[in-house]
Amino acid sequence: MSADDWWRHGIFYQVYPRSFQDSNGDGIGDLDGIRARLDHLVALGIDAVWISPIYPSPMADFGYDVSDYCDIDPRFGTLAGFDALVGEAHARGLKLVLDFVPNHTSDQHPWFMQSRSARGDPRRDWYLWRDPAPDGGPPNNWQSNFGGPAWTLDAATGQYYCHSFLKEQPDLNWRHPEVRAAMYEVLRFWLRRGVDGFRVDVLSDLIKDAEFRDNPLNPDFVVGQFPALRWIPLYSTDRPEMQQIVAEMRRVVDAFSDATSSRVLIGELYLPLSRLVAFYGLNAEGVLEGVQLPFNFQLIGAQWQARRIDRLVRDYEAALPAGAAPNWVLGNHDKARIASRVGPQMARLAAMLLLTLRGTPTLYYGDEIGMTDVAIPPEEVQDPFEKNAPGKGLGRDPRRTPMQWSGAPQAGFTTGTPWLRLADDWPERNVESQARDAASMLTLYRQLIALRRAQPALNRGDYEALESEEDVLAYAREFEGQRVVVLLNFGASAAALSPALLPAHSIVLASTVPTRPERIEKEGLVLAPCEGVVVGPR
Ligand code: TEU
Ligand code: CA
Repeated sequence: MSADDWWRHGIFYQVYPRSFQDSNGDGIGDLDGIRARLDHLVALGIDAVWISPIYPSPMADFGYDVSDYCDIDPRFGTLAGFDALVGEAHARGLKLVLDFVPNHTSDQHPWFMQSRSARGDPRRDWYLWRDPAPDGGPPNNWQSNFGGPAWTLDAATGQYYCHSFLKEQPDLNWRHPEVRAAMYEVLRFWLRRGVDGFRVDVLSDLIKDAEFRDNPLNPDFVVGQFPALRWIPLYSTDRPEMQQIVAEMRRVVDAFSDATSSRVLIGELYLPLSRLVAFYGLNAEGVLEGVQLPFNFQLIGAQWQARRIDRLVRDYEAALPAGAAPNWVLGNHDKARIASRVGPQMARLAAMLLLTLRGTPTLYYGDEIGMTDVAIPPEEVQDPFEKNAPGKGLGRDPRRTPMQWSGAPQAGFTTGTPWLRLADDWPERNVESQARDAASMLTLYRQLIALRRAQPALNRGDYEALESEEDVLAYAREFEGQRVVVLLNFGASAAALSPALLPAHSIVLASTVPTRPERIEKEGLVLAPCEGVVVGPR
């Protein structure tokens, strides 16, 4: 792997820091906890860790409401502890990526406190302030992603401020040059401390319409859907001016890249394909000046059928600009876990898909042991999204439960009381027990990652879609004459594959059982329900 484009061929792993490992018994995961668990990440075989926000925060949205961009929240540790984590991660060959939250601050950030103090405050325009509508209501019809209007009236100064999420998360004004300069300094602060890049939160939304026009009605809205979907967020998200900001951000980060290691930007972008690929920033000279990895969330929303996924992979491959790095992800701290979406057996096939497609994979902590969403009783709910709209299944707590490490009390996550309950299955489903079990999900993940690292066809080969049976997704990956074929049976019944599809090679890995007859019979191959295989040279 060439050192400067590690993000193109490496594997990322998302840590939700509250839930990974507690080191001091307060029930909240922390940086020293992550440092203590680097062994697990090394054994798994990943290349880079992305940590969700760890900055000082009132925790209204568990760290996505930042009150100081250049420090560590005491619940997570200290700057010295952070430096120790970076040092140790690098010593173990792991990159470290932080979560950058540029769209909004906490309402407790000193910038916002100054901004709201008076209409004439020099920081007033760092945020989006508007006069009330003639009837005294919000300035326009924009909606918060967490429900209700995207505007809150500040009684003291008689104006509304804009917030795309909670009212405790006021949106910054990215048209203001001082805001941009201040936020780029934040990036430099962490780059100087040695971080390898950033996952950029809601990158699509930083710039809003200059005239604050009303969003149009959504003709496809169905009563009963989340109310914010009543409007199409035309003027509040993905404005054309975003491309210039992204290019600026990229230049800031590139200034810290050198011949041996580049720094990476990963954009959180829930956008249709054509808009998503625009964030690679293809310019008139054919250079990609946007983010290296605009998150491709298509597998999260996809219907889990072979033909659907075949189509979306082909369309994605076709939409990529020349030289763009594809990427794939099965889940994150906002979305239902893959094992809950598709079931335990199919989750093994999903792991094989994620780790054999062309493109940088990002794993979500716990998926490597098949953790599932956990129902949280109403009185234990933590997530503000769920509290805003209870009982609608919107809450994100279920996919944020503590990592299950071992059979020790509280699954080895904490010696205290975990901030969020553990899944009931932790005594059986944990890293320690799965590491000993050749048939476990963890063993499958380790094998898939090892295979991807060992086979150039898998980590850097072309993608070639193959024709196949209705329920089977088939593709080849090829690099310098070495060819690997992946066959994934999404169906509930066995699938017999014609020998034409199969190179005269062995099954290198199956998603179902640790061992499978090695040679493929002359008559072809029969895949069990939900079974996937990688076929290729050993
Ligand atoms: O999420 C942005 C986002 O699009 C969410 O609204 C997502 O759709 C929602 O959580 C429903 O699944 C990012 C972060 O990932 C999320 O955790 C934060 O709450 C949000 O931004 C605000 O910073
Ligand atoms: Ca702790």
